[in-house]
Amino acid sequence: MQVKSFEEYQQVYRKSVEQPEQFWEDIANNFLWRKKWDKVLDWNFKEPKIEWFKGAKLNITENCLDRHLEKNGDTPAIIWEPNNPSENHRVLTYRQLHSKVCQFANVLKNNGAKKGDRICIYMPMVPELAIAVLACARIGAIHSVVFGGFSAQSIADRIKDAECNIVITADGSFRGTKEVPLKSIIDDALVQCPSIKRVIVLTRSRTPVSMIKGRDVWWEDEVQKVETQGNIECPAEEMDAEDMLFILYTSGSTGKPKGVVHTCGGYMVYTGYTFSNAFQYQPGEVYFCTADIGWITGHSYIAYGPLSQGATTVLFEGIPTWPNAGRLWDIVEKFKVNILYTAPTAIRSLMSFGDDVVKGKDFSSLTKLGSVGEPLNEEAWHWFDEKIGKGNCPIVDTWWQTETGGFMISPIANITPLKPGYATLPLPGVQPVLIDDTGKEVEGNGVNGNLCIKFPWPGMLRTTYGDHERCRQTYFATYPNLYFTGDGCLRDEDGYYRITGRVDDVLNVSGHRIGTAEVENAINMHSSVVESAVVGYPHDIKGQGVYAFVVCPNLHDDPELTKKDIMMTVSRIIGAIARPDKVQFVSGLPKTRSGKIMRRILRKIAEGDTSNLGDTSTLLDPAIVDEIKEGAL
Ligand code: 6R9
Repeated sequence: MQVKSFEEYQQVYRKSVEQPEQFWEDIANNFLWRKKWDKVLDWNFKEPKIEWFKGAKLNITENCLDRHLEKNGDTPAIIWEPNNPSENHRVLTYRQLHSKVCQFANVLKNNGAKKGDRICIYMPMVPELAIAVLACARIGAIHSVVFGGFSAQSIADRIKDAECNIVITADGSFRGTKEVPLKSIIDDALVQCPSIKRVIVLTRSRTPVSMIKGRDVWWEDEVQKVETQGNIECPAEEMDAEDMLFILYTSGSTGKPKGVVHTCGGYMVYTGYTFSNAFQYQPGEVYFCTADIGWITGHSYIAYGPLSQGATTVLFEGIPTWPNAGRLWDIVEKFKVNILYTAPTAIRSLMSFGDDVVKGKDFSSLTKLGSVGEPLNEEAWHWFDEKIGKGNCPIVDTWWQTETGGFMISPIANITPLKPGYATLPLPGVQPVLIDDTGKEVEGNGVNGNLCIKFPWPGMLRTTYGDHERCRQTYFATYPNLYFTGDGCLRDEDGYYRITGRVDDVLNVSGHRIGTAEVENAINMHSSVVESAVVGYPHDIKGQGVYAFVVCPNLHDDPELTKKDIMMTVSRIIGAIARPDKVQFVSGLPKTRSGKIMRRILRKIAEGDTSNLGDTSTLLDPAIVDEIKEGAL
């Protein structure tokens, strides 16, 4: 599946556009199917309806586990590094992982789980998280992983939306010096969730937790039962290529997060292919992705993609800055990591500690580097290249989204000529187009536009859970017959793509997607708040920070305290990742006569660029702009 030269890339790319079905059929033949497809592709972007490999039967875990057993059963599948470096690391070979997945799949069955059930997973970054995910897939249950940083309210919203019947969690998780009481957060969430019949609790931090009879069971006890029953094997459930594999919630420009749906066949082919090709993965290489399995990057490129390719994938429980800012480099050294895939925000944060933390570390195992989540600015690109890659490692800057399932625009390691700040060129099978604000395609090079994709690829989302119309509205209605990404993009003179950031009301804070409307809803829940507007502003480390303009007319105590209350309210409602960095009290918001908030003006003020605010004459009360400018933080 790997191209071996730039000329070959160009040839393969051409074929993938001229004969996409033939191209993807050849790729799909590299995977294990119980039955092959009747038809490679059936699609329209109107409804939308996207069906890949229709009629084919498979189970993704047979590709990720069983098919490696004979030749590579003893190859490490997962290397786990705990939060605390003095705790022992763990290695699970493919054979061990296979047996643990089968075992836990039987636990799920014993607890009433069936094909098609939705199961919520809220866990620390431990091997059991990957085991839980794969065990769901093994029995055909649909997992909905919720990132460990989300609040009880966010979990409840997600459980209710997907009508989950089981939760898998742990007593608590370790993140640097912090301990997060996961089970207790789940207990708060479940007050609102009568659909949950069972909670399976892994022991990790052994913090005291409440265990409710008839509902809550310990992971270890349940595994013990399965062992006593001698219930070791678990044949994989046969799935249709278009059966749902998982739901993953993500933020958009409207209030409520959407449950992005991925299906078994196309997602397997797409993540396996892109992982293998873009990173040019070679057997035996140790691959380390620093993301959390709670995000799409972890789903596709810690779990499914690498495992379907028989790779060794490192799972890290902690954070890059604890016990000190050299932690990632210690892990690279400890496991002789060859491929390191991380995020711009992590790179910028580690850069800020100065060169001391990279001095004396052994980076000699590294051959390839990768980046994801937000634009990799040139300064960070060069630091990554020089200080970590020693000028010898290609930087694979992968542009993609929760909705795309896998890499879309990305260099192929050691094959695509690089340009700092550029995601470079589309991978085979990906057909990007740039569209101007009137909906016309912008052709040629040296142009800017809204990034759209004009032909389906196997890893794309199929729907948003429980609300297909919302999927159509969000992604397929802005420009007819195109998938709209929400990103702005430059195509330079050489045809290279540079992502310029979101063009909708979505912020990217430390690589996490946060909808401004979602944060506003949370702020407005504070009892003194009348209304609010949230925008992003440039932040040295996070990429973007959250700036909230808040109308709060009856401040009866210390305004600084009220700001903190507002921040706490957002942490409670969404999670600490969405907490505003800055809160400015204002007496009103700049609105047009029709009542629309002029975000463009607020964005400029938040950026500290008030020299030219553009036309403010259409505002209901232009004087408000001066007041806001004056009080800017
Ligand atoms: C995989 C992931 C998607 C949004 C996307 C874009 C931004 C991701 C990027 C990038 C520039 C890159 N983004 N990768 N921007 N260069 N290499 O991050 O998914 O959490 O859904 O975010 O992130 O704005 O639209 P997700």
